[in-house]
Amino acid sequence: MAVVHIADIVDLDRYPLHSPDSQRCQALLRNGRECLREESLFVLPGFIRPGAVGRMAVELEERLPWAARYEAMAGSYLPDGAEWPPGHPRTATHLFRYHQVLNYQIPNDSPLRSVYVWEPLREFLRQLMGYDTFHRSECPHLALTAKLAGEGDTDGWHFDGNDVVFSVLLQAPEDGGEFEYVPGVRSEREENYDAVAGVFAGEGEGVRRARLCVGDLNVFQGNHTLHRVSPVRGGRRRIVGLFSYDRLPGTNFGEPYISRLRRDTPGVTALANT
Ligand SMILES: O=C(O)CCC(=O)C(=O)O
Ligand SMILES: [Fe+2]
Repeated sequence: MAVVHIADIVDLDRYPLHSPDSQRCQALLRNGRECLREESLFVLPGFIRPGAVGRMAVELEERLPWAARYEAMAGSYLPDGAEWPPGHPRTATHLFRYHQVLNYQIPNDSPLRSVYVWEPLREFLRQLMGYDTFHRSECPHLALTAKLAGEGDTDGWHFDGNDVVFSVLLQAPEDGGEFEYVPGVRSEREENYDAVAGVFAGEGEGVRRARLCVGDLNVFQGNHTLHRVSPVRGGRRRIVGLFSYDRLPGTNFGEPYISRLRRDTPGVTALANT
């Protein structure tokens, strides 16, 4: 196995996360916390070096024939067990369609995995989020994953089930595929369904568009921030790597989404039906 040097992958000159006490690192943390407070989004431009980004994109695109194909009309919220009247935002569904390369399909010596398992990144993100504990997810399917979106593929409006998502844009499409979000539209105490319904109706109140470039690390609070990826246009796929962490150790993702992915993963279909 080739020896991986993290300095060849992450721009350590700009982001010296291996020196957490450095002035630069402390300034990044201060700036990041402020961005998350005000915008629910903190972008670290050029976090991954251009050469490594290209290798990651090729490695993932090579795995497309074995990737799970997700294609469904789905809701924006995790089910809460209650009955909601027709027309309520909790009953609205949106199109979600993309290929997803699963954790176990990404090689152990993949540069993307080398970033995910790099301890200084986990520790930096823990401090950024202000959590006492912060663990990599242990989900065999989704701890580390990538979404590949071709013509017409999209993520519909949704809130994430976990607190925060860390993504790296690895390849931009020719057009579309933009990350759109409405920061702080809901909070622990206030669901603000009227504002959510307004966004669904296309009124666009408060909708922002992240200006992401390939190699950027995007730290994003998706539990309170409604977001989507607009439909991709053109022949070049949008590719993002997604890193999952949790405050609790030993976490997995929920079974409904996993069994749906397994059902639509080439070669796993037979197993999923047993
Ligand atoms: O592709 C992205 O930029 C975001 C994906 C996302 O929102 C999700 O996986 O929940
Ligand atoms: Fe999301």
